[in-house]
Amino acid sequence: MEGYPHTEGYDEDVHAALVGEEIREAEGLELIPSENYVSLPVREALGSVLTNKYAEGYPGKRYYGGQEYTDAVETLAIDRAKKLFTCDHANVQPLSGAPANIAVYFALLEPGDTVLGMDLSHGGHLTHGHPVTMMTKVFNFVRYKMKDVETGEIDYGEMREIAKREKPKLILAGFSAYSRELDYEQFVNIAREVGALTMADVAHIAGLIAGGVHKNPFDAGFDLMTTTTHKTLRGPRGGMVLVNKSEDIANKIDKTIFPGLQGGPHMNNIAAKAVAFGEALHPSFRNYAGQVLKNAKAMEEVFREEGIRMLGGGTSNHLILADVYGSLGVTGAEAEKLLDEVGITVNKNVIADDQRKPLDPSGIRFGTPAMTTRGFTTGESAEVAALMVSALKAVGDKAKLNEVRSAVRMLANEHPVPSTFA
Ligand code: DSN
Repeated sequence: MEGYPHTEGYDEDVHAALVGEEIREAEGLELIPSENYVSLPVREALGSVLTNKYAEGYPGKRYYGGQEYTDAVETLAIDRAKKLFTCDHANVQPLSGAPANIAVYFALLEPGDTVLGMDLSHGGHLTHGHPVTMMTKVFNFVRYKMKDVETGEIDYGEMREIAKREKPKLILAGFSAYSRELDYEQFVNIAREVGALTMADVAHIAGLIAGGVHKNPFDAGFDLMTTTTHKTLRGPRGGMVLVNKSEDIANKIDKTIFPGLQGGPHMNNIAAKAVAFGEALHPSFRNYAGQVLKNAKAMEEVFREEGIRMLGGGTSNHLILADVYGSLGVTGAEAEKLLDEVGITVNKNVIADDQRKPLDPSGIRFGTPAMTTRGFTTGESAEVAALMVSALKAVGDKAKLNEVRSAVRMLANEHPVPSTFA
C-alpha cells in the first residue's frame, strides 16, 4: 500500500476514504470492463503541481503566461497519441468521453441534423443519442441494431436502409456493451453512399487498438475517433478526439473544445495522459492487449460450458455480457450484489431488447482489462469465471459464498496491483 501521508492526521475523513478504496481495490477483483489500474507515474502526474495552472488555448497559443511546462506536456501527449493511433491530429483536452462526443457533434453538425448510432440496449452508449441525454434536444438520433443477438452480427443492411432514408450527417461506430469487433469498412462504405462523416467512439477498445490486437478505424478511412483514456488504454480518467486527413475537421474540433465548450484544460490530467500514452507505446503494451483478449476468451469458455447465455454468443474483445436472468433466474442487480459480496466487482447491464428495467436488468457485464493489468493468466481467468458461476448459483448459501470469498481474496493477494508497467 502506497499510503497517503499528507491527508493522514490532516483530513481524516478523506484519508479514510482513500485508504478504504485502496484496500477494496487490492483485496477484490475488479471486473467492470471500463475500469483499470493506472501506474504510480500516472498518479504522480495527476497529483502534480500542474493542477495549479490555467492554460486556456493550445501549445504555443495560450491566453495566460507561464506556459513553458504546460506546453511541453501537452505537446508530448499530442505527439504520443498521434503515434499510438496513426493519425494527423489529436486534441487531448476533453475532460472525458461524453464531452469528447458532444464536441464532435457541435463541431460538425447543425441543430436538427441526424446522427446514426448503435441502439443502447444492443450495446451503444448513452451519448450516442439515448433519449435521456441533452443532445437529443439538439440533434436527431436514429439507431441501428444487431441482426442476430446470438452472434453479435450488426445489421449492416438495415444500417444502409436507415442511412438512405434518414440521411445522417454523421455515422457512429462504437459501444459500451458489445462484445464483438465492428466491420469498419461497411460503415465507411455506407457513409460514403449517403455523404455522411464517420466517427468511431473507441472508448472501450482504445487499448486494444493501440496494442495492435484490434483494427484501427482510421485504416478503414474513418474521419474521427473519440475515446476515453482510462479504460483499456490504462491512463487517467479523461477524453480525447483524434482526426485523420482533414485539417478542416481538426480545426473545427479544436475550436469547439476550446473556447466552444471548455475553459482551462486540466493540465495535471494531460500530463498523466502523456505518461500513459508513453506506457502504451512501450512494446510490452502489445502483450498486455493480447492477454486481455486471451483472458476474456478463457472466461467465455467457462460460461459456455456452464450453459450461461452470452449476448453475441461470446466475445472477441475484453468484455462479456451474460444473460444471468435468462440462464440462472438471478437478475442483473441480484448478481451484481452477490458478486460484490464475494469481492468480485461487475455491473448489471441491460441485454438486447431487455424486458427488464435498467436498474434491475437481465444481464451483467464484466471483462478483463483490470485483472490482466494485475498479471492474471488464462488459467486464473478461467478460475475467476468458475468462482463467479459458483457464487451466482449459491444464492442464500452462506457457507458456499464464504468459500468463494476466500478463494477470491487469495487470488487477489497473489496479484498485487503493479506500480509500473514498462
Ligand atoms: N460508463 C462507461 C462504461 O462503463 O462503459 C461508459 O461511459
